[in-house]
Amino acid sequence: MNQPSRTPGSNHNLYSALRAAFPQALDSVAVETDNGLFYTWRDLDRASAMVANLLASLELPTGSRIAVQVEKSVEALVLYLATLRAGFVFLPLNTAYQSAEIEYFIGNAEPAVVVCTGKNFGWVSKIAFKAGTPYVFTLNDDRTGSLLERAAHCSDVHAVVPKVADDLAAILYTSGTTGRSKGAMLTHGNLLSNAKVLKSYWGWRSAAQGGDVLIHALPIFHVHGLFVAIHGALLNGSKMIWLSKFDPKLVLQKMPQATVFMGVPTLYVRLLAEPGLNADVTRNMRLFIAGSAPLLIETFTEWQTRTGHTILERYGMSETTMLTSNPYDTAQGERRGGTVGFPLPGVSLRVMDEAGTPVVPGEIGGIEVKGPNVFKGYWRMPEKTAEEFTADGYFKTGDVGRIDARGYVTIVGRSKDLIISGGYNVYPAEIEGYINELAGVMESAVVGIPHADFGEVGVAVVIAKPGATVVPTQILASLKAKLANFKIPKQCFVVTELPRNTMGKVQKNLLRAQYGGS
Ligand code: MLC
Ligand code: AMP
Repeated sequence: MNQPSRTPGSNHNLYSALRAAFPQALDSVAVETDNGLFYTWRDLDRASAMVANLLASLELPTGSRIAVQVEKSVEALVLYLATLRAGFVFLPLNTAYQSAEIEYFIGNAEPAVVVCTGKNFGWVSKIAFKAGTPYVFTLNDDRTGSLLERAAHCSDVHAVVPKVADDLAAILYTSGTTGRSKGAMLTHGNLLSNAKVLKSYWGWRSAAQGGDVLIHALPIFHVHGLFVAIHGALLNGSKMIWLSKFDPKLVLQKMPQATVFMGVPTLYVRLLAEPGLNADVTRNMRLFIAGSAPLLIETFTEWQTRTGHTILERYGMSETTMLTSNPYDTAQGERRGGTVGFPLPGVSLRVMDEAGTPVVPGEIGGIEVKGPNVFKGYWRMPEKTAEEFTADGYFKTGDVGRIDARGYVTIVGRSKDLIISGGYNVYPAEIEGYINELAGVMESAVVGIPHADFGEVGVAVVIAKPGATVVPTQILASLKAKLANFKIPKQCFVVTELPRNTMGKVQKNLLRAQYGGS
């Protein structure tokens, strides 16, 4: 909804800014992988030029979406960079999504190109061709697949396609509390402004100051791993230690060579379970950043005790990238566990009551935000977009929180019915929809309960139709066949009635207390 400035003739392509930050020594290592490969900055530039030339050769319409569901690899990163520099719109998809989910995303986004793994080509290409996608390529995590085969014939010289700040760079699907997922449209201006702010706010060190090395252990289909981590390292010309999957032992093994780590709280919980986590192994680390889900105060303090480092917690969303952060610079204040810190420079954040009036400091209300990082709207959903913005241009996050007298923001809950499990969002309405369609089911309610590893997990409470018998294990097995694995409730209970208020609405708070013990 915000309108970044348009300067005629100037190029706001995010790739140009990232490329300009590459170190002069283009043959130094940009990415080191967990299977012993080393990619130089020149490799990233040339490989992304080749893939960009391949995309350009397809003569796609301006604004074409490139939908990508592949395992994490440096080539997948190259495809992202190539999409940016060729001026198309990157649409990353969680590798856990199954056919019904992929069918929806492809049908809704109408991508011109779909890239999937060779293993999934059969079913993904069928969906894509049926939806009218002209090109389906494969890309595997061992540097094979038709995308690279075709790109190998393309030139490694490519002129970055000029973009204005308001042009789309990516669409990230985020599930809706009711109905289907919405595609959050992020522009080159949104992403670059946020990356620049974080570079300065988190004190990324220049080469002259000793530089930084990031351990990249997150998936690359969400804001955290794709934008915050990758842009952070590239915009600083910093090397990444690239782990295809989070493995706490491997992270600890690499830690002495690194200075920055980013993770969802589950990653910190799992690292704390490693006896090898101590002050010695973290001795060269400058910064540990956590976000995407609430970080428990126990995790925050245990991390301090074990390593001597204070985790910096920040808060963001697919629609906005990063919004707030605890301070890096101690002169601005301490990093306060349980809070998500201050609104980032350029971000206006306010807490509103239900009547749409700002609450007094310390009071709880709905968090609303505005800034150059806030997305352009939901893909082909103007009404939904209008609903989520206030008349004066603030985006309603659906998070509930407060700001204290010193300006620290604390998130206390969510007005949206959402479970965040291990950093992934699970919308109860979506799961309930699938359960209610199963034979013998009359009604269901899915709620989030506390979980030591994932922070929160889903539990399904189901009522059978009169005379029908439903078996919890069968319900879970049926869901597993249709939905991404992280969305499957960890437990299922069959009951005879659901608690309701006088309006007839299911009282999910009572279910959470009953099944989660809170
Ligand atoms: C895996 N499983 C999960 C799960 N991840 N269950 C619930 N929640 C999760 N997040 C289940 C699988 O279904 C499977 O069950 C079993 O665990 C093993 O699967 P796996 O894939 O081997 O799991 P693992 O590799 O251990 O993955 C856990 C994880 C992963 C924590 C490493 O979930 C992860 O990378 N999370 C990070 C998500 C992230 O990047 N979020 C950022 C969003 S951006 P079964 O029964 O099938 O065997 C955002 C904005 C912001 O929110 O502010 O950053
Ligand atoms: P997503 O749609 O995947 O981008 O998830 C965004 C949501 O994650 C936000 O609206 C918050 O509810 C939640 N979130 C992100 N960071 C934090 C944090 N540090 N603490 C609590 N919740 C967070």
